[in-house]
Amino acid sequence: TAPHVKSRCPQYPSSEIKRFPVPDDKVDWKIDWPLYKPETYTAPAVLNKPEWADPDIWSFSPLFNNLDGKVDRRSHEGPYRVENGLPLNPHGRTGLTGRGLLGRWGPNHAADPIVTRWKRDSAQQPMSHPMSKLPVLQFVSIKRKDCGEWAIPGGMVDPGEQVSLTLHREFSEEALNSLQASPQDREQIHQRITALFNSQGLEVYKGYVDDPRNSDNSWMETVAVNFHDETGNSVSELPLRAGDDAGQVQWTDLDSALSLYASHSHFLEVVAKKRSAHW
Ligand code: RP5
Ligand code: MG
Ligand code: MG
Repeated sequence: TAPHVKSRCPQYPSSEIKRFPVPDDKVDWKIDWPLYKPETYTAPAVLNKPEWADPDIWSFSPLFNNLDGKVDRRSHEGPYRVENGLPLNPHGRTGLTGRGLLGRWGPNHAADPIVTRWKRDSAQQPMSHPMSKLPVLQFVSIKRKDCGEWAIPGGMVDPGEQVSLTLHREFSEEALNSLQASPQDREQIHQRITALFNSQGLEVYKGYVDDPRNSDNSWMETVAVNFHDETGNSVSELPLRAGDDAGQVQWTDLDSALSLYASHSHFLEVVAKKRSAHW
């Protein structure tokens, strides 16, 4: 696999911190590099001890590579190395130590719901792409408030939470604004999307995410699952409303030219190929 790129972005997000520049051929930990001297950074919000974050590393003994109480410290990619008490990013150097904006030492688990439908014309006929001649898929995308990039409406798996619930909950919060709906509307949202989310989704990716928040000791991992509205009359008819960490929400055509947050366009490429759609 290609070396991570966004995990080496020069400017660490929402901070003044610059990463130590890591060239492609020095990403792998196996390459000895005595001159590597990255800064240590953990965001103030994380040091503030919110419930979603671990304590400082010297003040507790996390069970790395294990289920640690309700916190899952296992990687989807197999065992990771722990050196001098610190977990090492399985995809190599990032130019920064500490946790940055992430709460957990080691893997930080998320889930990404990819809700799709076929693009249709005004007569409700599926449309194909003029170049590839393949039918075009659309997915529910959100504009992240933190960086302004378009993304899948994913979010963190709460300790002990089933991934299937995270997928359902994050989609409701970010794309349907369930958090600000009245109890009645919330119930209606729940009813209308439960059938789709209870259907067997298509798991398209499970593993490391090349996320700009990653560091040498903390990184994002996800399970990306595709829920597809084949007929266009289930979730397609729901009014989309941005909520929580989403500033905008819209249906977006799947296409290889999409520029999205983290490694999200890779997940969509898998969806397009599996469904024989345009990419
Ligand atoms: C990405 O960050 C994941 O793929 C997921 O979409 C997202 C989860 O983080 P938050 O949206 O909660 O910030 O790495
Ligand atoms: Mg969220
Ligand atoms: Mg989110």
